[in-house]
Amino acid sequence: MVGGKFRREMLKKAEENDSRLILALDVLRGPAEATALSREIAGLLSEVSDYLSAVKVGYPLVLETGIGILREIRSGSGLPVIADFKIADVPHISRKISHLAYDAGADAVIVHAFVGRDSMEAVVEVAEEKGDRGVIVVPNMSHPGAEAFIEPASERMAKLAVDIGATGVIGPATRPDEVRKLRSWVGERLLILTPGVGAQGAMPGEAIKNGADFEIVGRAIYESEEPGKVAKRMRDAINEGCKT
Ligand code: OMP
Repeated sequence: MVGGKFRREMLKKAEENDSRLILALDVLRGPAEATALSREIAGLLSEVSDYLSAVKVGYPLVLETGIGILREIRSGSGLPVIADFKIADVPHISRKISHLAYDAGADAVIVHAFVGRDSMEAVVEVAEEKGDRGVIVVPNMSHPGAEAFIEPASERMAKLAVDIGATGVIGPATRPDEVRKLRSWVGERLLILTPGVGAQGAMPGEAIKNGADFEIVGRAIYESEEPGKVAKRMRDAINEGCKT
């Protein structure tokens, strides 16, 4: 299984910060000029980092600011950074994208499963070459549209993720039953990361109660006027919610 180093770092942060919360950082609130950017990102991270286990960086933010944002977030927060590029291409292109992401400081990348074994294996090979970085596979998604094509194939995709030695999978916090099924398909060794909490309607703690390891929250935190307070509240609600 690839990504032992990433897994250890994320679990260490989870323990230090008593947190199963991953922040999805997808957009900027202010202008993308270098000085304003550094101020905005540094300001946000200083408020929320103590309540997180990792930061997941989305395409819109990277396209707006440049790939250097990955390293900036990593050094600004001290947290593992997941590059959410949802890689979905032929093997040589998937290989190149993951190469660029890891070289830019990503501790893990997200890759789609529907592209099949060869494309995912290309990413796993790069992850190994780069020193045991993480590979998170997407066998299901949190939005309603996923029920049409992705969900009916999610068992096969989840089992393929195990087969290729992925570090973890994405599961839909919006459909806790599916999270439970995912856990039964991937076993205990793979991490399950679940987006959909907050803005997409899932309750904090529900996905972990159903077998996930981490919950991912974006807009509910970064669109708030008080991101630090909301991140703390979200972390505590996840911890409470998964106990009940
Ligand atoms: P919010 O809805 O703002 O909390 O953001 C959710 C984050 O999780 C975004 O970065 C999405 O790209 C991501 N995401 C989903 O929402 N659903 C999925 O099925 C998969 C992902 C993901 O791969 O992270």
